[in-house]
Amino acid sequence: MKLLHTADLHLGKIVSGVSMLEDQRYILNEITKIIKHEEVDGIIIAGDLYDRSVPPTSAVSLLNDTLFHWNVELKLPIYAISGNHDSAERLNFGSAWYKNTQLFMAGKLMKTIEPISLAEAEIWLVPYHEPALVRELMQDDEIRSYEDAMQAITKQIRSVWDSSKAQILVGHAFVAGGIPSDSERQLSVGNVDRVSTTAFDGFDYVALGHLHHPHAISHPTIYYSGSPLKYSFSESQDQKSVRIVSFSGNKLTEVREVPLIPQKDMRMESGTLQDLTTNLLDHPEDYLAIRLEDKGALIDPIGKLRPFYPNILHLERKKLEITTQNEDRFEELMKKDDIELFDQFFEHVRGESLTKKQVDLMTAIFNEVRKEEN
Ligand SMILES: [Mn+2]
Repeated sequence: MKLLHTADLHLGKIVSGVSMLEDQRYILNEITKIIKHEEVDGIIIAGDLYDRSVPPTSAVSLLNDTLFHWNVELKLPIYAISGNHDSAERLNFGSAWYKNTQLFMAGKLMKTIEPISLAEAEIWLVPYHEPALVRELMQDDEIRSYEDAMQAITKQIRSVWDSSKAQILVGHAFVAGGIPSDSERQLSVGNVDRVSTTAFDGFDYVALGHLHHPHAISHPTIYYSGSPLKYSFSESQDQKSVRIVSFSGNKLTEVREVPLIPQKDMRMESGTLQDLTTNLLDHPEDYLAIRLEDKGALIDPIGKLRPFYPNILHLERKKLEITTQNEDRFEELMKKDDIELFDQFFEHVRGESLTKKQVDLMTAIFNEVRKEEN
């Protein structure tokens, strides 16, 4: 048996005001190619199908078309759960009858989890849950933390599982020691959202969502697939991928990464304005965070870069390094009055000094401002 493991699709995600929907459509199509090429027997989506609990209709229709293609046209079972970004109730809609086509969509955590029973494996869908919900479901006041909650759930599973079969858990959690990125929403303040790896003892494969780095943890049986796209610049070094998980009978035999190549990459670049606009970077259509290395003042740098790089998402200036030379200059600057300082700035920007008339005008303005301040 061969399964494809993905998670954290975040359909409808907007990064720095830019919708990622077309990139998401493209990458889902790439995943479809992998599904066909690898001839997988099923698809795991470990939560965060959408980016928000009330996703835009364009995201709903993209998920609808994708699931229809995978499940109905390609006739593949889908094992999906809700993540912390999804609405458990909304994702749960239809789950009872979707099962008829082997679309297993667990939106809400139930009191007792029923396994999806295959010939040589059992798959347990554990949707994202807060400790309070598990405390209530299990009527156990001892359940206080995410750790307690997951331990209680997996303990219950172990008490009923068929140990002659491969045991697969699909979950959405922050495993202790995992490396976060900037695009996950914190589950709680501090480190109380962590679940230790021992909660998953005994499972042959744990397919997780939540952390977006594909190597957020290193463990022989617990894996994050990572998000299929980079959703923050903290992920710019990631090679995004899906995992192909193979079993021979009830034994896990291979966990392999298949890289995903996006339509537009997300990366960080640096250089001077002059450099960047004369020696064009490769793939100028990519989503870029640009760090300008110019020292002096710049007029409308973003306006000058946009014609070459239409998808700049972030622009920053190199921080001035404090040197003794700068400190001397700072002392010198402190001695100057407002007009002298403004004149220096004006000259820097315009390349010419203030005229007598402009000096008089600025003096009047400074006086007025000072009057108002007093
Ligand atoms: Mn996520």
